Amino acid sequence: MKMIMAVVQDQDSNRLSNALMDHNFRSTKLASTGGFLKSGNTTFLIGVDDIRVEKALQVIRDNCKSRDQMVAPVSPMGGNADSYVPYPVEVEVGGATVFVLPVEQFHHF
Ligand code: 2BA
Repeated sequence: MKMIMAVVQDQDSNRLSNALMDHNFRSTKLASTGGFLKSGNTTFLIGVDDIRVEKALQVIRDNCKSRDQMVAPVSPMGGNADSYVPYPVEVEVGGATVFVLPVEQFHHF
């Protein structure tokens, strides 16, 4: 068994949740915050049998898309002004950041 942890954009989370359900995957959604943009995203925990990992990845791929997002400048507030960028910059936020972890034990009481 594997645990898939997928960080996705909030805009895709309902669609992904429904698609996972349609394909008989069980999942848990956690509200999370990206360390860089400091804005909300959604982390899915999906426990799957090894033979279904590829299918789950395909469902994630099909339902999450990358988008460009503007990052507002933040004052260095006494920090290193050398790295301060005084204008908004655009970053491409990926459709999904996915980790596949081995599961040592699974219990469902
Ligand atoms: P954030 O940390 O808010 O990052 C949003 C986007 O900002 C990233 O998209 C990337 O394009 C950019 N970015 C992040 N750190 C950067 C940096 N130091 N310099 C320049 N640009 C940077 P993604 O890479 O697609 O990541 C989307 C979200 O996935 C992240 O939100 C974070 O919540 C999560 N994530 C990404 N990599 C991770 C990792 N190695 N471990 C845990 N979570 C991760």
